[in-house]
Amino acid sequence: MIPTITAFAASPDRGRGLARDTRVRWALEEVGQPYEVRLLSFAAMKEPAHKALNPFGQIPTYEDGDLALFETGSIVLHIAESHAGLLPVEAHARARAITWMFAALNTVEPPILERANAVLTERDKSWHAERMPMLDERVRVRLADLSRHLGNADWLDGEFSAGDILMVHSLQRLRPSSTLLDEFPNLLAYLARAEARPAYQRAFAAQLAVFTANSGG
Ligand code: GTB
Repeated sequence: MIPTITAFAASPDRGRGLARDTRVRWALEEVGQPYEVRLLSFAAMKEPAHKALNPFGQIPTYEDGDLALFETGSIVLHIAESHAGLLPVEAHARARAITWMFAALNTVEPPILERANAVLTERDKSWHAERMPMLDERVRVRLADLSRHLGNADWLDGEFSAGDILMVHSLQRLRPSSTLLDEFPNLLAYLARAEARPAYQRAFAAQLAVFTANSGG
């Protein structure tokens, strides 16, 4: 059965690959699993039919037969567990790769999202300029530790894994409004390495094609 994911019909990121369907598309491309996409308007995401799939009315969701999932961490883990290639077979290496999935979502991504949301929604507040250095510093602390861990390695723990997908996609969210990544050349190289993967390029192209088709561009 071919799984179906949901994505924005009109992504606010204008096809830059930052919406979270991209990380699911990327995981599916890495394991060679074809998929279909159901595009949703913002209104449709809040309708009961979609909320039956994701109670929070968000994209992406994942349906495969009678299985319906939401939360990209869970979806990517499910893809990685049901196909070869995104998690090591050896038990300890597999547990460490899953640890990196959680580290991406629970430790690295939150300060990045807090910063991104501040830029998007708090720009007009009198305290915005005062708050930004604090938010930058919270991100910088995480990037510095991540950079130290990565060192000269290609990937977070041995072979490329689902942890790298979630980490790279979390880091990319910094780009539209921040130059913090430039302070860490090995993280820039890590992103470039990941983005050069054919599976990433197919995933990026697929989400961009939706934006291009629906924007008249
Ligand atoms: N924790 C959930 C997961 O990982 O699946 C979070 C899902 C989520 O944030 N979905 C967003 C959504 O549906 C889209 S991806 N938002 C609509 C809503 O909540 O009503 C997040 C996103 C949105 C926009 C940009 N952008 O414009 O750059 C980037 C990322």
